[in-house]
Amino acid sequence: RHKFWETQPVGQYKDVGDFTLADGPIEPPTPLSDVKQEPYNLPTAYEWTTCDMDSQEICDEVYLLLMNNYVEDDENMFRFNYSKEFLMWALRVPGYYRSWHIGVRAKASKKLVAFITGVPARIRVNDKVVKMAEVNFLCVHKKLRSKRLAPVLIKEVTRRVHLENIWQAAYTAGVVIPTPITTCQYWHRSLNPKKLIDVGFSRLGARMTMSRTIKLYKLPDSTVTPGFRKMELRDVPAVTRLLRNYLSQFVVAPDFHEDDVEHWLVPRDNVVDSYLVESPKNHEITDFCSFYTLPSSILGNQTHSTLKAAYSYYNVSTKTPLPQLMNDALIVAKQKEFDVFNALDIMHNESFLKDLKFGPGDGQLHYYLYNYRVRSGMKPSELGLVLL
Ligand code: MYA
Ligand code: JJ1
Repeated sequence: RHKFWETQPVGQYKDVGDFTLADGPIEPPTPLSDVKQEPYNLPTAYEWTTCDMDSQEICDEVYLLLMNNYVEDDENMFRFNYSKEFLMWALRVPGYYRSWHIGVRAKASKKLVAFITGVPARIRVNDKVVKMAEVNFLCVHKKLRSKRLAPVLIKEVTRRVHLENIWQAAYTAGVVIPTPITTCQYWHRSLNPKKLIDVGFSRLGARMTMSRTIKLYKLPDSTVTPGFRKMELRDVPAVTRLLRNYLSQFVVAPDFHEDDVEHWLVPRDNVVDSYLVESPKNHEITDFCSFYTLPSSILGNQTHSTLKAAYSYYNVSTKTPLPQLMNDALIVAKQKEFDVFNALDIMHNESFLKDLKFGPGDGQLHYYLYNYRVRSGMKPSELGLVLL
């Protein structure tokens, strides 16, 4: 059934529910000198290229490949449209390897036709912190699909990760392959219901009019929690402490240090937004919420070309109830003219989704680990990891 994935060190279907298999690597590392030194072979018309994400020109090429060929919903109405600034943020992380930003070009035209990336991360699984690659942005040009190019890209990124003496990876996908550690549901909160309905992202509910729908999703003009403000660089130590303590309760979560928090959570315009609650009494930082900006192209609509979506990222509540904190996040997202606020049913998100009028989407997101087994039957609420 899965000619490629059956050959890989990933949990196989025959092992699902076998509780005698302990957490840990599926196969041991090989000596570095045994790692293949040359890239895998591509069909003769194509060649490998390492994409220098410091270069505006290369970033433009990657941006255009993804804009035209990356992930779509099941009815091909929307396609993710990651911005250049976002891609530079997502790929130039602390300690990144340029060699993990891998492209394929047509030899004749030099056109970029495929892409895959890894970035380094420390991920804790139960009580072990494991060095991993987070693999993302796997993309093959629409005209080159179903030619078994994806397995070559995956083997090549694996080889380059191994060359850095890293043997595990984490990744997500909308498709089911052997075998998810957990499957998450997308939820959506309308901020601009008229536009969402006009472009076919959502439908008018039964016995609902447009004006009743607009009223249903109305939000206050300003946030309600005293001490709620934008995160700043000076907050990195306090946010790191808050977040590390919060993430320690999940089965799988990133092991964030201060440099990671500075990179991933200090606000960047049109890329990532973070807010916190600073107690007006003692200036203690008690709560935190964040979201990232990922627009989608609207395919074939006369009036609207992009859907502006915010995606829930990391949120921590110790004093402000999580639903109230996230309501303030919705208010700022509305002020910033997002059309929709999306979230997965991971961490404690279920505690606010229904109350804040999120509805389930038609998409799911499956989470995977490469060469690492975890106890089967993990629930989304036991997952503390968000991949972009
Ligand atoms: S998920 C986002 C993936 N991208 C898209 O969905 C964009 C639009 N689609 C495309 O560009 C193509 O359809 C892609 C497949 C490139 C996805 N993850 O070349 P093929 C398997 C893993 O003939 P194509 C993300 O970026 C498929 O099951 N495998 O197919 C995370 C089949 O294998 P098998 C996938 O459609 C990526 C084989 O590929 C995926 O032309 C994590 C068919 O190849 C998928 N999303 O191209 C990658 N889709 O026969 C794994 C299909 O066995 C990383 N396939 O079923 C693993 C860790 C590596 C590092 C390890 C370090 C130690
Ligand atoms: O966005 C998604 N679905 C939307 C649009 C559906 C359009 C028709 N297929 C959706 N809308 C309903 C919203 C409604 C608002 C009011 C309350 C009730 C709900 O359901 C879906 C997620 O649901 N997105 C996708 O399908 C995109 C792909 C998801 C897989 C992502 C793979 C990621 C790659 C990893 O790096």
